Amino acid sequence: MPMPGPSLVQYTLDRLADLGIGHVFGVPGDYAFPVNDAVEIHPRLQWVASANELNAAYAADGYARRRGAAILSTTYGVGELSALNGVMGANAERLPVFHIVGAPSLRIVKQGLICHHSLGDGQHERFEPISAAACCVSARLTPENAVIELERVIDRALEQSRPAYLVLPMDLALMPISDAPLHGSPLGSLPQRLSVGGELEAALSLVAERIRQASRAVVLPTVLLRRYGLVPALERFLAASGLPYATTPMDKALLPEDHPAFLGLYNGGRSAPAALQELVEQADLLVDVGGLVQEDLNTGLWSDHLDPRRIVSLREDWVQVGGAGGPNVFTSVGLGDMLEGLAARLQPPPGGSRWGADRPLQPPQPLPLAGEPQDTLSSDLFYPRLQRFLSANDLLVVDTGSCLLRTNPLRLPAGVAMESQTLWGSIGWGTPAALGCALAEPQRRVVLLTGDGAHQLTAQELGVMGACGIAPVVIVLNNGLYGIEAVISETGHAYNVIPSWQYSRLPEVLGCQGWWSGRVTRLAELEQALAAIQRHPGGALLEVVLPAEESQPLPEPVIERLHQTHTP
Ligand SMILES: Cc1ncc(C[n+]2csc(CCOP(=O)(O)OP(=O)(O)O)c2C)c(N)n1
Ligand SMILES: [Mg+2]
Repeated sequence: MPMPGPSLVQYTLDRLADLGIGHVFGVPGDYAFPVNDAVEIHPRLQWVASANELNAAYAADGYARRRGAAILSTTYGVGELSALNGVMGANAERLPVFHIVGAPSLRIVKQGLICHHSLGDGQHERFEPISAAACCVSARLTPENAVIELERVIDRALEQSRPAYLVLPMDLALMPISDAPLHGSPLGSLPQRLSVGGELEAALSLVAERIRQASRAVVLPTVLLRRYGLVPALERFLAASGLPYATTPMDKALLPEDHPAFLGLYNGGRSAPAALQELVEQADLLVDVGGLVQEDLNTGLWSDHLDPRRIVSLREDWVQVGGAGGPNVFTSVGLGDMLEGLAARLQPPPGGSRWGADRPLQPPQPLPLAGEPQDTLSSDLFYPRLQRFLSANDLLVVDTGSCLLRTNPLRLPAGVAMESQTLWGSIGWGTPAALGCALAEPQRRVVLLTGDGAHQLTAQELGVMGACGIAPVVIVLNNGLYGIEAVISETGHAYNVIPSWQYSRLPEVLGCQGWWSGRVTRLAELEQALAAIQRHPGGALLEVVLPAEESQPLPEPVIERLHQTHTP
């Protein structure tokens, strides 16, 4: 008798670990025990006991941002449904998160038994279509289909850079797979999308010609390049083309912001520096690399004016070249091939810049340091200090809220990376995502910036940070309210006021050993605290008290514009 192969669950985990994933975020449950047990003894995977499934999904999102892919493990019904918002967020943000769900055994299903976590009607497959809808691909794995199905699911999730849903019935999970197991390669060495030769050639000649003819072209690279591992290819393209680039909020810090070709943040009428708006909108050519997302918060509330005739858009596997007579479209053209092909065809201009000797624009300068030691803290006093606190190798994770609007225009010091959830914008994402980022990229110090409202949704994850032994710097901005909501509606609504927590006591209460923690209300205290944190070897939680009065309603014309877009 030949030796039986690995069990279905072992094989599933092996195949995902091959990608370079080293952690599994989740909450156990009896239907998921086969998965939980297999992770516990897996030589390449570590279980992270998340505080709840939503947090686990956010942590997996953060992990996939920095590692390229992630695993989320939940139980049937109650677990998987709790994770849905986080999985859908990973879908919007283009992250391959593999959501593995343990389901009732076929023995239960075939006997028609009524089981817990169901509606009591004997229907067992009610939740699968709901969870699968958050993902770009799904499979119900069996010992017979495991090898073929896993290849299909992994390929699709990586090709789309979106989540995948895998259901493992608990009895089948333990059975040996019937086909010979496959061994996969780590993410970085997987082949990119292939291009069709003639189509690639035609697209390359046209785009290279448009770049050569342009005198004031600007590149707008997008975060999709990071998702597909194409940031080095972008750098080669920038060097060969000699073109400057700007990023939108979603794409911020794709490259370190001390990059010589960096112009600043393009965000329509909220660009930083402000003159960048005109420079981008008047450019005779815009090279969109990856596919701009013209979402409201990514365009300064749709205050952008980009002429499609002047945009060349290099997408994952197709190219669109705008022109007076309508767009030219090329299909089956891979983004990596386009960038490498353009880099090979374009000669770096003399002096390195296609714009000539003069930089078209100086990127934003560091915020000025103002204030007296005894001054009560405000955002204007806090952000210049945060900017100077950050140093090379830091990863700044910013939750949705006033803090994201403040951080986006701020130019990050050399070597600082940043993550935010601009498109999905689910508050509370930041705290678990910071955990995921720290585990995925342990060589970086993670600095989390979160509003108090956002933090109250997922603060339990501090305890998981403590249990995992990571040492982030958590900064909670306490203004006592959902400040940004007050800004975009009107101040004074009771529904924007949140319970007043003693944030600086959370690390102790939640079991974080050796953390520094403190609360500051004045400038001198802030400066001392930041200096103490720099010296402290462990984790830190700093509560920064900011005045609620800062969250004033937006100017009348902006509220009016919002109103017009929101009401019939
Ligand atoms: C899951 C979720 N619920 C509700 C919202 C709506 N929302 C957007 S920002 C925000 C308030 C954020 O408040 P806080 O974190 O305190 O930041 P502040 O603006 O006060 O600095 C809310 C409730 C959301 N984006 N996501
Ligand atoms: Mg707040």
